[in-house]
Amino acid sequence: MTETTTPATVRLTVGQALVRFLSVQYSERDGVEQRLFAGAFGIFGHGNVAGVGQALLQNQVDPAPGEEPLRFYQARNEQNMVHTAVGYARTANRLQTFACTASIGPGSTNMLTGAALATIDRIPVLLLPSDNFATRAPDPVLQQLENEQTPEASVNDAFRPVSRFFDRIHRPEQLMSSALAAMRVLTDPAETGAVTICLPQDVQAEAYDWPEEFFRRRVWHVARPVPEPAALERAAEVVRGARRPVLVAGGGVIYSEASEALTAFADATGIPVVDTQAGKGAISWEHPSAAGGVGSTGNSAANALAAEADVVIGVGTRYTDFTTASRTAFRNPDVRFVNLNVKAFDAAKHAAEMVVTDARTGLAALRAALDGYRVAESYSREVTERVAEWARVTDECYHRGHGPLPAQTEVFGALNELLGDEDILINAAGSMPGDLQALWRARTPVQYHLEYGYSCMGYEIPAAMGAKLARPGSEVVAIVGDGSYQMAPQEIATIVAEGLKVVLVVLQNHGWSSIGSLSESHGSQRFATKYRMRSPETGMLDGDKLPVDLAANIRSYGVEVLEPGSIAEFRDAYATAAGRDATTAIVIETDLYGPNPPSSNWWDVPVSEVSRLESTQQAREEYERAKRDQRPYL
Ligand SMILES: Cc1ncc(C[n+]2csc(CCOP(=O)(O)OP(=O)(O)O)c2C)c(N)n1
Ligand SMILES: [Mg+2]
Repeated sequence: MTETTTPATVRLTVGQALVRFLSVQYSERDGVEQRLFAGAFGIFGHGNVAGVGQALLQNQVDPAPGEEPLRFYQARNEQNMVHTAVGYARTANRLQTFACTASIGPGSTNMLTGAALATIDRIPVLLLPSDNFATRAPDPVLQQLENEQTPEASVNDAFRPVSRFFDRIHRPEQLMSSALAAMRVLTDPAETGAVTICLPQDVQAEAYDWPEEFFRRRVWHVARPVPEPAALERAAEVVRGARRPVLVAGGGVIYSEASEALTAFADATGIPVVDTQAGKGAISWEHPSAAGGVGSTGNSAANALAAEADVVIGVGTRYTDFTTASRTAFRNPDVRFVNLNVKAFDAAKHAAEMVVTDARTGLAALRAALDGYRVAESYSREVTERVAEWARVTDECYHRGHGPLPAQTEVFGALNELLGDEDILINAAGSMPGDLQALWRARTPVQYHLEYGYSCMGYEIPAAMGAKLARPGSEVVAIVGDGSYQMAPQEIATIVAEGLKVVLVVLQNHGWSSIGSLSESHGSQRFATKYRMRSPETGMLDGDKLPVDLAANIRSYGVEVLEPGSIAEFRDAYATAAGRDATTAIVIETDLYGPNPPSSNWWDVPVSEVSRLESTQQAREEYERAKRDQRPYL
């Protein structure tokens, strides 16, 4: 008879066990290990202050042997803290992230937008919303949603559709399998996104005898799946027959650190590379194959190549409507798609010859399989000419000398010249992403950080903090529209508290240039897209400009603000900001009406089919004309 030994256990609360577990998780790729959690963000309330909050305190002031400190950051708004975690994880190429703890009710539901953003952008974040008592003893507790048909439902169930993994810990022992499953999802490039573990407030504080084994140091290997040989051969076969191929580089190329592989692929085949918002910088803009942004806000060169492509090779792209110009960008009736993606769901899009693979591994394998294939000289010449044509447009946009207020494209031109190769530009919403997609000359894969999966106003400032924490040696510059600024300025306080240095460039145009011009071109006359006082005469929001002073607002956080009145002054201001050790903001007035880069593609935004307004009727006619080019079956 063999003697059974009871495993060694340690008595901890669920909160303490979770913190201790998280503190010893590592990720590894290509032989490099790093802590999976760089720390924890949180805002405390009755739902987590005495449970997870106590555990985080204990971790900081008196960690158990083998437990590692998990630095705690106090955020100002729960949505922002998730965006900070996303900014960090994205900058770390998804190898590291943060845990985010929130109190029950509004603290937790404030994280919903961040969860959706992370899941859509495929960026790992661990969310720990607090939840109603598992025992239900004091129900209904403050902030509890009472659901009389389904008493076990809570507001946190809203996280289900926006999470890649969702669980609720009713009993302490459930934490073990749940935490392990959560780590697997966070570190799986195909599955990653928001991972949500709801923690009832009583369970957080409940003690349990945990096997020591649960707390051993664990390394999660981030996979580089290799392509199935038959799938690779099918893909290579299609590409070999191509006369006008185009490669669409998406965010997956950057997260996989596949820039060298992509450049080698382009060198070997001569295939032009166009990019998406997440993929810009995957290849340097100076490479002879680099044709820049494709799609609705793409440039004329990339879009002309896309329009006539006979084979489109999508690597690490989700093919959003902006990339495909709402399924009008690829106009060759016989166009075929070959997709390399770590996620089968994306690889299969557009009826593609699909190759499920890591981008770096897949690009190297496809290059080898295409040995000897090269596009014709005449095609390469055409690429060079089209790219040179767009370079002239970019130069014009960068140096317009527009007045009396500068065009925002001139601010981008100045920043493009002033930023170092390893510096990071952050943006997410407004008219800026489109202009940047068309104009930004990215020299490295780190430079261009555009959140355009969720395009969430207010992402910029918290994400800048996250990016700075991930790459302290880089200058991090957030470009923030005045509308986006007013959506979420609060995290400036956290940036100040942490002594972090970022540069905030606020473009003040007193409203929404983006939605304003969309409204106008779609027959809605810029209705309610400017920030104006309600006018006593018209009863509409078309009175005087508001007296809101954004510079003063930023100064109130203890941040120095520069207010250049011209592009020359902006350059000086940037030099000053770059030279300082502390966070600096530059607020510059820009022209609400552009001019923006010339557009060469469409975006499907439906216009009212019937209307009493002539502007709407005209826009509807145009909409119906454009809609005819759409190929929804692709
Ligand atoms: C959270 C959120 N709400 C609404 C929108 C829709 N939206 C997109 S751009 C925009 C206006 C952005 O204004 P601003 O930041 O000033 O940029 P500008 O358009 O002036 O360049 C709005 C309301 C959004 N993207 N995100
Ligand atoms: Mg604006």
